[in-house]
Amino acid sequence: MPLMMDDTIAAIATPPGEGGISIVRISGPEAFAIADRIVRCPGSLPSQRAENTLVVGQVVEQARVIDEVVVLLFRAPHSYTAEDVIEIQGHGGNQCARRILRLVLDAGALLAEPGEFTRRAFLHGRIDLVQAEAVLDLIRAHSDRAGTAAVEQLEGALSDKFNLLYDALLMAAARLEATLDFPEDELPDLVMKEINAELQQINHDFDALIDTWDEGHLLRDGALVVISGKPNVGKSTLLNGLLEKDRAIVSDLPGTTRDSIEETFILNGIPVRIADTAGLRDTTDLIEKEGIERTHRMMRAADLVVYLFDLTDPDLEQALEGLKTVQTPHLVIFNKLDMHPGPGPDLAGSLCLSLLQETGIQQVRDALSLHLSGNIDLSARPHALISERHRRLLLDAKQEMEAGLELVRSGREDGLVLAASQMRLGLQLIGQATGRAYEEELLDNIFGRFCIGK
Ligand SMILES: Nc1nc2c(ncn2[C@@H]2O[C@H](COP(=O)(O)OP(=O)(O)OP(=O)(O)O)[C@@H](O)[C@H]2O)c(=O)[nH]1
Ligand SMILES: [Mg+2]
Repeated sequence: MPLMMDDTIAAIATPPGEGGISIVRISGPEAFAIADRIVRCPGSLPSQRAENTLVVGQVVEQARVIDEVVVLLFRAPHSYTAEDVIEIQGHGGNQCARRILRLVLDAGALLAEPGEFTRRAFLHGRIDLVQAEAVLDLIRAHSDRAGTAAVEQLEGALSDKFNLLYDALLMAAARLEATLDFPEDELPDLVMKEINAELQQINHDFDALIDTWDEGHLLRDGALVVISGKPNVGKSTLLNGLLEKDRAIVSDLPGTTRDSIEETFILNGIPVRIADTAGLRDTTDLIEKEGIERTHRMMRAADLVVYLFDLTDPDLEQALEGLKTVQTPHLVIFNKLDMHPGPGPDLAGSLCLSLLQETGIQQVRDALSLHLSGNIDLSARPHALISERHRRLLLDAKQEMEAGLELVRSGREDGLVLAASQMRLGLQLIGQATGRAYEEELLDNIFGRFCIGK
């Protein structure tokens, strides 16, 4: 049964396992009463203390002390959820928080659903949907850059952009509707010019926001880079060099890596999932065959494939032939330059180096960074970035707006009225981004991805 807003909810807010402290969070009308019932502290009851204070006490079950705790008190609306909130900080580990939570539930609270606390913050209007999504981005951030972008979004930078777009569309719709007061052929040229310019500016603002998706996608989801090549070319050497640890076995025996190995590292603020794969060759070995099949699957899923070649390979020319038909984004590296007299093949954009040397690894890092960041300026300060959901809404809203612009320009008799209604459709879509308009299903979808206790 879905939880109601007047239910009091509770959950453990810290991850399981050993740690310094654990936190049980309670939110709702009964939060303070529940704290009074289970926490014993010197002097007055927790609920009688001033708001935004903390109380040192003991959680007691049938006169037996379960844990020594610190209780934080937040009175509505000055709390995370904008409701009365109690946070009980106990000792970390597997026992304390679970026993405290059991007492809290016995005292009448209901176990919170995933993301329920943040959902309440949204439903009470303390944050909008874009900010709520930033909470998840922040928790999941893999790099400093991703974290900074999420904090900006949490502080409302992205919401402001959506709200500006919303207001601009609203103004445009209102202005178009106002033209109905004029007989069609008496509409001053100036008004038409202004409407046109206004819509063009909005179109431009849409594009500017949509353009931030590439970086948002990269920071949130990371990039999958797959190292591919014949056996023994140095794929595992490259993986280890990038990770700066001996993750994969390196040997001069061709066919050493038989299964894909995937690890994550941060490259200039971008989370990169890097996969070392089984070397590609014809083989009758069933296990190796399966490994090679996996290599092909990974290559199809990759954002970037690194094709690694051995400069000492006598069949290098022939091996390079296969590259001509490759369509997916890729980087070509010729390895073992230390064993090769003279320069490597003249192939635009390729690298010629020795992975056994540190400078070789650095060259690869720089090239990967360049390929993955594309048009993104990673030296600039990170800013709040749209997500896939926002992008979809923006693209749909932009489409409505552009259809409106077409109608304005068409000179049709009813063009302006129809354009106004296109703008209104666009408005609804932008409203869904921040949560001015929403359906329960959307909230379930967004908050269902959160952890319990957040
Ligand atoms: N001389 C020289 N040897 C290298 C270089 N890079 C790697 N090697 C050697 O080449 C051999 C194969 O390296 P690996 O990294 O295991 O090659 P691989 O592509 O993973 O091979 P498989 O797992 O068998 O497909 C090892 O002996 C490495 O030390 C290089 O730049 N120069
Ligand atoms: Mg290997």
